[in-house]
Amino acid sequence: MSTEAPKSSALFVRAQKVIPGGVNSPVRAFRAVGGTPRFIARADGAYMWDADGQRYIDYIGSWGPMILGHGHPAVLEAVTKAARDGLSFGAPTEREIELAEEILKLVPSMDQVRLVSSGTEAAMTAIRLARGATGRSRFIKFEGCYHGHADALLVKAGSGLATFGNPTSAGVPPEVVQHTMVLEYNNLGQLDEAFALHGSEIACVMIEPIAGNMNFVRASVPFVKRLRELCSQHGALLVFDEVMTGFRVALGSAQSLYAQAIPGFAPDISVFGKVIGGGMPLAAFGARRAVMEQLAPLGPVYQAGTLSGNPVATACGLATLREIQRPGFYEGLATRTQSLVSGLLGAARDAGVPMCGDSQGGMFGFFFSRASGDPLPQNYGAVMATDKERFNSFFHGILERGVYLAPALYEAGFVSAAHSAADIEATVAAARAALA
Ligand code: KE4
Repeated sequence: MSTEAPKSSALFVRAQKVIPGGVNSPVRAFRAVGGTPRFIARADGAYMWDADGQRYIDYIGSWGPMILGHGHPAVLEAVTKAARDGLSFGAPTEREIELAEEILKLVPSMDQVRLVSSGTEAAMTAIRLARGATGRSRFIKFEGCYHGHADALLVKAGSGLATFGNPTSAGVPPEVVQHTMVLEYNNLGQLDEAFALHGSEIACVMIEPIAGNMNFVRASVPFVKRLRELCSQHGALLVFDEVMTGFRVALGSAQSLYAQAIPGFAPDISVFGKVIGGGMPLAAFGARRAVMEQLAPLGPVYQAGTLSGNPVATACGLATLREIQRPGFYEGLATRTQSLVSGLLGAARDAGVPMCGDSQGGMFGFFFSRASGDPLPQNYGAVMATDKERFNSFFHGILERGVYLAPALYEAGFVSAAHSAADIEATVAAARAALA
């Protein structure tokens, strides 16, 4: 047990002098849960050690990328060799072809893919590509889904359907988000109404198929089925943002799960990140050839990047994608993750604390319900109505016991192939103690 983190505290003070909020990405600052962010010194397998030498079982995994666990030997070997051959050329390489081929083999809805350096870049370009390919400006996103920090995507639901989103960030002029419509996740009525009103003007609909930015909320099969039908009817492109779910919830990503439930289902554009970079800056987007050929240098939709397809990042991603294809990889990961969630739910039940949870592959989420028996939240409003205070005290209670969960109620959790049954048992034991 350790409630103090003196070295992290000192580092946090020093960091805040030179970096806004002391972090390079806001969620890391622990502002949602309070307390001192742990400055991590190193990681290995399922564990991270902070600057004070405290070990944590890691359920963030860099917010998804570390599906193999930290320091996988095959990944380290590939990255080390690639680094020796050259960090960056700004010229095409064979490994970019190999990675593109590997991704396309695993995601049959795409004929071509373009590699970029972050999920934001990939999602932003997917919107531009959809707009360029359709000649339309409007697009739909859903409240509670996060697609990176491009201006047009930093939008919260407007007051009513007909109105458009309002910026969630300063520095985003209203006219930049005037074409962005924000609907309620899983709300079939709103979807039908939006297409009835604006169908011919909608370039695309962008959705997280399992919304990991609302902790863990599944798009219902009827909702996705209707979404596909409406997009096809009105000539809008369906964009699956699989930055978090891609190769995390299944080898074929979330879209393969919906294709099992909805015969012939496929999105038009898919966005990937996190796992495909294996922890290094790499993301991607792809679609059928006719759409992708709208992109520069072939077509009129511009997009570029100095480090796109970076040779070290592609080595890391390729090594990762090869490892996850090993027989039984996802069965093992899903079993481990399910045992974690059922262990947490059992601990909560024994403590008389209302909790619900869900998982798919190596991604999980749980909520402190207001009352036992409450259903899993189906949209942002329901997620934000769960017990945040309880989440925050649980987060610290289990952190002090060496378990590092996502420091925010609205974030998902991730299990890696390196997490052992013993790690899961230790996590559940820490949860029991924290809940008590
Ligand atoms: P990045 O630009 O952070 O690589 O990706 C943006 C993005 C796009 N789409 C989805 C579905 C995402 O989850 C993300 C990024 N996810 C957050 C975690 N909720 C990254 C963590 C952070 O912001 O520091």
